[in-house]
Amino acid sequence: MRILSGIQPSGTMHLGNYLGAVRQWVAAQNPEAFFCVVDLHALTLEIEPSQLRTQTWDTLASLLAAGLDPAQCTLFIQSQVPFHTQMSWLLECVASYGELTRMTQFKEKSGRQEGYRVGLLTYPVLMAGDILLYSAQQVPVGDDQRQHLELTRDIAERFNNRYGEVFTIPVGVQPPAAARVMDLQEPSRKMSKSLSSPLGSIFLLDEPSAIEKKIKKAVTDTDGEVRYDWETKPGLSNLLEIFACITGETPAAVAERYERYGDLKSDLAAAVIAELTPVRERYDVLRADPAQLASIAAQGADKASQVAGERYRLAASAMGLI
Ligand code: ATP
Ligand code: LTN
Repeated sequence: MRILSGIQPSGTMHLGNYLGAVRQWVAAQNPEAFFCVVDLHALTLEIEPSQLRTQTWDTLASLLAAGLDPAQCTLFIQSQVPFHTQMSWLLECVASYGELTRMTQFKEKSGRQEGYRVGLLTYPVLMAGDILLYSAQQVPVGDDQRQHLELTRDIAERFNNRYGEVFTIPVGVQPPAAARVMDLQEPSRKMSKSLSSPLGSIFLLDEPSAIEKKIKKAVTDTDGEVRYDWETKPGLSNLLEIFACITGETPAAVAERYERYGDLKSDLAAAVIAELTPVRERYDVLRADPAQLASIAAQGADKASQVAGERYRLAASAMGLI
């Protein structure tokens, strides 16, 4: 199965990234799967160059620690495969300004700053290029990327209708639970790398004591009944989703097993710690060997370029470029 997905090196990976996306990638990896650290996307918001560089290696090491294996899939850094920026230009000449201004993420992020970058507007086109270059059939992502996936499909269909059948139309895939993990302190907002309250996000590399503290302090409600209900119990429902994703149950089935919030929180903390501890331990070993990370990235970029180059040339030629 041809698969592609990406993650921005915009900060430390959190439980939302892990459960909503990366854990699915690990389960789906195969020789036809491509996963990338999308460093070009991280330039859409202000970031210190040295920080971007460090976080790119941190993110690559986190993906390996989470279980991606370069012997089973292709793992690469987006900017090391220049076809991504080239394809993005071709697709900018297929996408319309109106459809980009309608993207929810654009509206949210552009509203937060004066003089936002053009890249913030065109970012979903770069993402469409990432996906279409590899003829991905499936794109495992969290719920927040659904709209960008729809746009990718629209762009691909428009291209195929106008210039001939070059692109595979991809499908977005979400996990059955935890497709949108919410901030533990503000359950109306998604857990995020770039914006979050100090106790609101659990990070992949958090120590067990920090995980325990954040889950114990997670905002719930005062009525005391353990029930899966996003309308009236968003904080508790978020915890149930996280739990269900880890154990492979449904959130409602997890809720049935508990009568008290305290018991649920203690068991959830233990489950999250058990899930993340091996990842954190592997990360420390991997991050300590920069030469190995660079070599994995170089091999990945090489493999990715071969596939991406072929699709880029077909698209360019279909549009009339010589
Ligand atoms: P930023 O806050 O910088 O926008 P992010 O936390 O949204 O970053 P991305 O790198 O943009 O993370 O996303 C990587 C993957 O993680 C995507 O597939 C995205 O859908 C998924 N993801 C991000 N946040 C969550 C979340 N809270 N719950 C579930 N999945 C998520
Ligand atoms: N836009 C995504 C990251 C991303 C991506 C992709 C995801 C960039 N390119 C290709 C899937 C496929 C985000 O912000 N989460």
